[in-house]
Amino acid sequence: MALLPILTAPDPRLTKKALPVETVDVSIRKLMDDMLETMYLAPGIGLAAPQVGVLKRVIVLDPAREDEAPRPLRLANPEIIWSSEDTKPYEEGCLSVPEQYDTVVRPDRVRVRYLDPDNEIREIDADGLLAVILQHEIDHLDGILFVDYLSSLKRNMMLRKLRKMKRTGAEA
Ligand code: K1U
Ligand code: ZN
Repeated sequence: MALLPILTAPDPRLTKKALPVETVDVSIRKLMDDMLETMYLAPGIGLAAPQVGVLKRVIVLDPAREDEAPRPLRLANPEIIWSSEDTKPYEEGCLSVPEQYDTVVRPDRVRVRYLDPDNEIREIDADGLLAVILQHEIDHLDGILFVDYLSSLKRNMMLRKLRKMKRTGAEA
């Protein structure tokens, strides 16, 4: 396995739409494994391929709490095929927007169709944290960051801080 560098905003690659995977083959399975290793080390609870500079529709995540056994999920071409009308706020973070957190309101429950590591079509019904992570990661595949849901004032403040961090190598 290999650790992959995580891109941080502002980076034009984070705003691009990723391309569907044709078949989940050995190279996609390796990408999924490398992404999981990178995510656990970060540490994070999700990661999308564009965050490591790969413009393919692949995401990995693990909604397990620290006191639970790991529950890694590997998804290619995930698509939300149903979302609830009821919504819930959650304070989100992002490995590509380091040290910045804010509340995003999203549908409370979603159904997601995807290809698993054996190239089989599967569906998952998600609520709670799993639903939040799935929506956050699928947004990355469409070039959307959680800061895009915030006011332009908050978004620009965060992006200014990140530009300064990149310039000076300092923390926020
Ligand atoms: O996509 C990413 O940038 C990863 C992101 C996923 C995410 C977090 C919160 C809400 C929605 C999606 C992260 O993992 S940020 C780090 C984080 O939240 C965390 C890290 C260690 C333990 C628990 C949480
Ligand atoms: Zn993110």
